Amino acid sequence: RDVAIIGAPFKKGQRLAGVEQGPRVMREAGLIEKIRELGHNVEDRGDLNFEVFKDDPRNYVLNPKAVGAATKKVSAAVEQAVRDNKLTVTLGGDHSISIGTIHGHAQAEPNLCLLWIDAHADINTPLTTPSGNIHGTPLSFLVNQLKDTIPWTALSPFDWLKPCLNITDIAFVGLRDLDPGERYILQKFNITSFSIHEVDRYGIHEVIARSLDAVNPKGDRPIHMSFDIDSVDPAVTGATGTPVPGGLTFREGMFIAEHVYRTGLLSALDLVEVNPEVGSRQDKANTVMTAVEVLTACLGKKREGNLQPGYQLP
Ligand code: DIR
Ligand code: MN
Ligand code: MN
Ligand code: MN
Repeated sequence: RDVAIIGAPFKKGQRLAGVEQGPRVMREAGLIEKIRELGHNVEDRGDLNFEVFKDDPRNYVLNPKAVGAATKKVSAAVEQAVRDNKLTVTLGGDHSISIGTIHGHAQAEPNLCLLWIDAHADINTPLTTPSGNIHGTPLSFLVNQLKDTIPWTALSPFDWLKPCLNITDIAFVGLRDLDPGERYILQKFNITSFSIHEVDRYGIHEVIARSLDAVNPKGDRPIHMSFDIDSVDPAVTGATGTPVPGGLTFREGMFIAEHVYRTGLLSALDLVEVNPEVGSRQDKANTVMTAVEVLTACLGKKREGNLQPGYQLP
């Protein structure tokens, strides 16, 4: 397939510096070349530039102007890439960028469904968020059923955005740290979600198969997968801003990626929350390696090995 890579070096959806270096460290680990080696035609569209606001006071959430402007840009870039018929990969940056990636994807593919792989549900609303960090709220901006809970007038930097996702179009995998408002929303709308408890109970194949069956029963919808690296256990991916113990194993993360590739329906992919300034050098190396392995597995790299076209025994 044709693949487009978009760098979104954005950090204002949370408080820690470093996450804006995600696109750079993933590229430096050879991501683009590794995707090309799989036989894809890869167009690296470079990093987006984000506007800086000197005066951006908290208004329910932190940095509303910066996040509103950045996600608008991300949305336009992803929409264009999907319209150009690219499998669109966006490198974060913090998870607030997924307001833009999903919105943009949905403009070009209104029938998309969403796999949200994360320790967190990121569905706080501006009124339920305990932290004020927008990376814990992106889904609330996008979901039709939560439209009336968002103080849109106060949040004018998000004027450009139209909610574009039904809550039944989302499946969560890997959850293990939910805030009270998020727990309530998941329950109230009966959202498909497989916490780490269910991963332990059913196994990762059953969990990902049931997730896809819930959001895409006929297998006819384009898939958006938003992969927060903190879904994986911080013993492996410690270089991230909000690590939560007891996460997916490396193998479970890879299984999700390979399984989603096999559907043939992956249309856009986000890899977010890699922060090379958190943790040790080893944490950084392992985190970046895991991010690159997950991304390439989503695009067809197989742990059993890929047959090289035209290979002959010497
Ligand atoms: C928490 C943390 N639920 C919040 N969210 C994170 O700030 O709303 N999401 N870290 O990835
Ligand atoms: Mn997240
Ligand atoms: Mn998370
Ligand atoms: Mn299966």
